[in-house]
Amino acid sequence: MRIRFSVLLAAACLSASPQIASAQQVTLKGITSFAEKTFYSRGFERFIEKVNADGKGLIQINYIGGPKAMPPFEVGNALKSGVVDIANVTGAFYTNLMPEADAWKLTERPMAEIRKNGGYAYMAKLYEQKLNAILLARHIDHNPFHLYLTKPIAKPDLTGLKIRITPVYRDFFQALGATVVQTAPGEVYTALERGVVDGYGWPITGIFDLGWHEKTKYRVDPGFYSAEVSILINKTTWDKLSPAQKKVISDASTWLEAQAIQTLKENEADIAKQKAAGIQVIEFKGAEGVAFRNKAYETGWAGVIKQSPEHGPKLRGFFARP
Ligand code: 173
Repeated sequence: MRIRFSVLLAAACLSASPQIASAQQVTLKGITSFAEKTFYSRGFERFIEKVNADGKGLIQINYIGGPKAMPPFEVGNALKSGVVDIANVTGAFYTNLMPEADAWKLTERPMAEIRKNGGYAYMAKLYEQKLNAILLARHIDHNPFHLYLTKPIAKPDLTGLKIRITPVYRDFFQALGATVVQTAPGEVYTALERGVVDGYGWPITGIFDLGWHEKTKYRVDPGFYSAEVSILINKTTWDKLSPAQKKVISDASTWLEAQAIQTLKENEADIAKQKAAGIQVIEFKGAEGVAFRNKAYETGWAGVIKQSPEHGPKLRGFFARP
C-alpha cells in the first residue's frame, strides 16, 4: 500500500513537473558594454524595465551593469558561454568571435527592410553558429559616426595623427593615413588627456556622457555609417524558455527596435549641444565630402570582405543601398 502510494505520488509529480517548470519565474543575467545610464545603455535599460514589469512571475532580468562589471570586449565571450544570458553590445566589440557583426555599421536600409529581405535571417545563422546567440533588437540605428579631433586638419588626411579606434573605424582611418590605437570607450578620456591620441572615432551622440567634450576641439563632417547597438540573448537560454516567457522578451524587443528611429532626434540634440560647447565643425563639402563618405564605405566593405570572404559579399547585397 505504502509503496503503491509513493509510486502514484511520484508519477503525479512527474506529470505535473513540466507545468511547474513553466510556471516558475526565470531570472536572466543582463550586462551592457556601455557605461550604465549613458546614451547607448538607455535603450537596454528601458527594455529591462519593460520585461520586469510585463514578466512579473514569469521572467525577470537581473541587471549586472556595465564595463565596471565586465570589459566591453569580453561581453561576446560571456554571452556565448552563458556567463551572462542577455547583453547590450555592438558588433565591433565581438569581432574576435564573429567578424561579420561589424558589418551592421554598413547598413543603408532600415532594419525593418533587412528583416524582410533575408539579411536578418542570413545574420541569424551566423549568430547561432559563431556566438550561440540571437539578435533580439537593434535599438541604435540612423546614428552616424564621426571623427573628433584635438588638432585641426585642412583636408581628409590623417597622416601623423594618432586616432583612437575600435574595429568600426580601423580600415577607414588607416586609409586616411592615421596611426590607430584601439581602446574601450572607458579609456578615451585619459588617452585624450595624456595626449596619447589626437582624436577618436565615436557616433554623433554621447560624447558628453563621459566628459570627452572637455578635450574635443573639432568634429569632422560628414559623418559616415550607422552605429549599431543591439540586445542579444544566449541561444541555449532562449531555447529553455516557455512560449509565454519568450513572448515577454519578443514583445519588448519589437517595441524597442521600433524606437530606433527616435535616434534621429537625439542626433539633432547632440549636434546643438556640441555647438554650444564650442566644438568647431571641420566640414568637407561638395565632391570632397562625397569622396570622404564613399571612402568610408569602400574601405569598410573591403575590411568586412577581407575578414569574411565567404559572407561579406552576401551581406553587402542585403545591407548596402541598391
Ligand atoms: O567607438 C566605439 O566604441 C564603437 O565602436 C561604438 C559602436 C557603437 C556605438 C557607440 C560606439
